[in-house]
Amino acid sequence: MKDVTPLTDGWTLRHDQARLPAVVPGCVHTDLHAAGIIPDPYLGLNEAELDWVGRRSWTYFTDLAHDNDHERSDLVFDGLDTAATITLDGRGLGSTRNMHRSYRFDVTGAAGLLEVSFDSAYDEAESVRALTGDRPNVYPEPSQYIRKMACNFGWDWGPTLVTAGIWRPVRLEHWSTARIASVRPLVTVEGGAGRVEVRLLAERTSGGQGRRLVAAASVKGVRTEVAFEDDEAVLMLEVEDPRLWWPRGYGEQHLYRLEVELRDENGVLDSWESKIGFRTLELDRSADEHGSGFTLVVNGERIFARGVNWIPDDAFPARITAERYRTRLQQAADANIDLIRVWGGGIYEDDAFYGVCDELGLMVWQDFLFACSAYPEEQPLRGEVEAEARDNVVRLMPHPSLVLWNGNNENLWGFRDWGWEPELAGDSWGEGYYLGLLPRLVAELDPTRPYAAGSPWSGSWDHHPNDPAHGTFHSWEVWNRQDYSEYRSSVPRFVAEFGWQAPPAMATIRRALPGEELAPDSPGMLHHQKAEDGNGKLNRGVARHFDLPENDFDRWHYLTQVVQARAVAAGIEHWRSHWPVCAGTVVWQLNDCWPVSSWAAIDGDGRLKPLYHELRRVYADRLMTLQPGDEGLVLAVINQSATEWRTSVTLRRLEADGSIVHRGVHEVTVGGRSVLRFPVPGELVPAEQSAKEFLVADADGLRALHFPVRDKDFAYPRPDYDVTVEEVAGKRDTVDVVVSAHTLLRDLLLQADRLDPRAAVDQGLRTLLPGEQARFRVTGCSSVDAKRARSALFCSDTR
Ligand code: BMA
Repeated sequence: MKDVTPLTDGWTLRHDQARLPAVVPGCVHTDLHAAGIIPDPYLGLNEAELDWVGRRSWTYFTDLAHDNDHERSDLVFDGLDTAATITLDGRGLGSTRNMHRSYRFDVTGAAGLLEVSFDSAYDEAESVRALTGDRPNVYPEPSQYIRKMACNFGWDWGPTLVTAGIWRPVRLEHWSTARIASVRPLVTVEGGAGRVEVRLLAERTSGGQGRRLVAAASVKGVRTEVAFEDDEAVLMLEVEDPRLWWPRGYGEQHLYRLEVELRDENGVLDSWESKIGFRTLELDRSADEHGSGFTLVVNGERIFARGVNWIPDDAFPARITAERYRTRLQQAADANIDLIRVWGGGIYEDDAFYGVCDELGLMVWQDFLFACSAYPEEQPLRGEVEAEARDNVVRLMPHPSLVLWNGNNENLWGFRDWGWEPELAGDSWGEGYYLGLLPRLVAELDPTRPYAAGSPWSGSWDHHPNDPAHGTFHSWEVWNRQDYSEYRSSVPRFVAEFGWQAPPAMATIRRALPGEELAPDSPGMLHHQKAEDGNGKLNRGVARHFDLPENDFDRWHYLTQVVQARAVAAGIEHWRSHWPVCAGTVVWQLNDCWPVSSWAAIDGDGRLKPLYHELRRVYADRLMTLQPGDEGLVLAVINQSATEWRTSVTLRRLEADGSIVHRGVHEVTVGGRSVLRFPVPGELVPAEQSAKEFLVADADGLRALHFPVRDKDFAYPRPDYDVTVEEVAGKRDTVDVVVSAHTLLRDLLLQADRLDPRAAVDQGLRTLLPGEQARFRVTGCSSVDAKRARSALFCSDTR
């Protein structure tokens, strides 16, 4: 049987004349920081002083013993970042230039000092650029010339901290005769029966060539085996009546263990296992009277995808543990998210990520790793792209949560719209990957899964790549230049990116910017804002609705977070109300990789912004929303659950002081997975441009609001409310903060991290009418009194 020895201990890193203890998996920055040589790159302005780290070469060392009697010993790296030369006992084993691949070196019989020397990623990129010539890039960095996580070179939410290191596990594998080189399960369901076609590739030692081997596979008690003498074995498993894997909200996530074994006459040589799930999957892109759609269909159910974009959860991805993946993905699931798009400027995530998605029923859309630039298709890049795609398609295809391969992020759009086409003057730019190589590899290796050439993409060059009527659409004009109400001006078929920025939670800012006197434009705040004119856009976004606070950081911080939550909610409410024409929204972005002002719902320290709580509301199965538009004011009642929803909606046209102008009750019935839109009767619509009137719709504990004018034009009463704090029986460090409103309180927010950096609260923005109460449950803090609680409460009236 194969024998595996992890090689994660005993590594050192050479820095000048010193040998520092090194963490493997890890990277140079984290080792240098642990040794006290550099400060924490995420704090203050430190990032700006660390450019030198990415411009040097670095060497890692360890000792390798030889103590086994197998025919072959392989040194296996799951990931090297990036341009490395590997020597053992002075003998060169090989070199690498791709962070996204695994590498295997034959070290049979060898022992001694193992050295892994990394060239600067900049040097590697420049030497490739010298071969291929220049290509356009949205950022002034050479990320397109090296197969390395692009955002490592800096992004509009990420620091420029160019890493090097052994970023994934490394081990020795000792084996004889043969080993399993790869297993590809092709899982389908037909007429209720599950089918698994297992394609096993074996690698043989020279002694194992031509030997009769047996491959065996089993799932759910069904077992089969086949003898073979060459490299490939194909096994067929038929499972009667398997329980299906469903996306969350549609059914349970049944997983089955698929076990594969390779044997010879003396016993088991190697084994492999994975959880798989039975489901059918289709991406319906058919043409209709609105254009061409983009609808995921799982087990025959057409799905409005409630998605978020995912970026690497840490700029140093080796630090992302399995527990951290679980926490973050559970947060996503708790916010009623059902689809995660792994964005192409990051990484193919660790297996643990996809395993949690399988369990939680989070559908995964995986980009191939190309983002926001033109990529040369010449060697040595082309071969690397193919090798990396083969590696990762095979690694990830067992996961039932994986529902889509996507060729790239925004490169087809960039070619057409961002001046690349003339600049390229005929040079290769990546089209051959997205429309040629990658779909060919997916068809060869993982033919049961859909492939999209890019995001955005309209299916062919017949339409503009970002045509809202065809395929996927990225909505960025609104954040860049307009008010968020403009999301309502179109109904794209699938919104794969849109979003609005806000700063992180206050405790995150304080930790990241120690000692800084905070202002929207204080040095640290500006350094931790990477977007082009980011603060300008934040300020204009606020100023369209509120008087922009001057010299009041707390209020600026609160209002930017309110506008972020309202903006994203405005988009989702509108687009969901147009199901099935629009079949999904993927918010930019769920998470952050360091403390920064960004589009994220969960900040770099893992704290939830008000947007996070808003996502939970607008992504719930049931949602009510009031939509102004050409047809007048419409109440949309959205029901994404399977069962019919019958309810009575109470509509109240109110004045700012809470007095009723008009009231109406409407019985509604909304079928499962559908939307009912009906015009609000005239007598209930607030007078146009009224500074005093607004409309409230309530049903089954859900509420929708419509204010005809901007906040700064609305006659809010001076906010008046009582606060009491109640202990929660049997729960330590937990209190309920109860707010009783005497006046209208709009977008009331409790910022729990102001009470204690460890504290969290169970909800975000709440709008209360006079006489109503909100109960905020705060965990992680003790000794809160009403006065302190009040100091952490905000609301968006303009007084
Ligand atoms: C999209 C993404 C990212 C970027 C985001 C915000 O285009 O694909 O490249 O971070 O917008 O600008």
